[in-house]
Amino acid sequence: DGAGRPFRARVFVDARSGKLLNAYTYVQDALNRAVHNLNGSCVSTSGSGLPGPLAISEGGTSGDAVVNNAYRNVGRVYWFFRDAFGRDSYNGAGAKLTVSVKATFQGNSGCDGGNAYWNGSQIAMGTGGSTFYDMNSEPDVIYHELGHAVTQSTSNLAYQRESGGLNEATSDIYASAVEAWMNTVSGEPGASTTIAYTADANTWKLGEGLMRNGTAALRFMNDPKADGRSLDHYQQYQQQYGNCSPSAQNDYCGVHTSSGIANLAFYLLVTGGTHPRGASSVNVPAIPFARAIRYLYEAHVNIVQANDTFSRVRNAMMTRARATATVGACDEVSIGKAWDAVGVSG
Ligand code: ASN
Ligand code: ZN
Repeated sequence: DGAGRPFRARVFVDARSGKLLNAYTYVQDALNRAVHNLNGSCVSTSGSGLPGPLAISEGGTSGDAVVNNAYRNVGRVYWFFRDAFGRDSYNGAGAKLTVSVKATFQGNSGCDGGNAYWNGSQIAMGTGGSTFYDMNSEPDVIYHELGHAVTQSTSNLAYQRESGGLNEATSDIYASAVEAWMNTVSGEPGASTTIAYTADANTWKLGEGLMRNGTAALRFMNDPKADGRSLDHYQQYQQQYGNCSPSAQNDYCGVHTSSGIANLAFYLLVTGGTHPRGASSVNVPAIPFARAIRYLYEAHVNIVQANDTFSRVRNAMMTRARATATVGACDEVSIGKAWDAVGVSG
């Protein structure tokens, strides 16, 4: 190889089709980021205007703290999936990571910066508008958005109804994992950073540094109803969205509220205990964060399909636990109880 890069045989098998993707490939495992600065300019709903002017590419620095934070936070997520699961970028094949910061987004009443999204090929981070501080002021927003990219490349959960709520929850859960991992990392992570988790109260909050009105966070995995909107039991989903037709107006049948059901199940799995508002009396025996997040990740890589329900993800996580020697049976019981606690049966 003229470029002097290491050359190793590596076989990629698509987890779901079983097809051989590449027999040989250059192993780069290299982080490749680009941060663009929109400086408040407005992006259309179809995403035209992205990515905007390049601020830094890999290895660069900027005098702009928002640009630097985005670059740093994307790097953390890259190394999390690389070090925890051997996944090289969101697609498992070294895809470039592109973020546009200081975006505003075209809406019904003009352009507003109070959002952030993964659009299928890049992240856009808003200025925050009147509701939020700049979306980069809280790292778990980027953690969440890049989580959408991993979901797209694994289970590809459809963004509506139960699968959409699960898609949202999976991003919140990945964000909680990166955050709990970063509590154990000194400085910034890199190749071969040890994977360990220390969960604290902030771990289970999404957007705790984000709210201009002083609200503690945008979402609460430990008590989803604390945000005044989210659901924390499956019965509520059936009541509110049983007959729902997905549209942008109803958030595709409540993807950002039904996510609370799966968020709470994961929280109870890792911390143990009972439903925070007594919606059930099931007592969940905790399992370690490392095993809980691995079962979830492996379920998405190997089992979960685009239109799956809460119940199917429960079953998929239990299947992954069963496949794990020595701890499998106990962990499987805990996973079942965590979902029982939020009203999702097998
Ligand atoms: N902030 C939202 C999210 O990532 C934007 C969206 O994609 N619906 O969940
Ligand atoms: Zn999301």
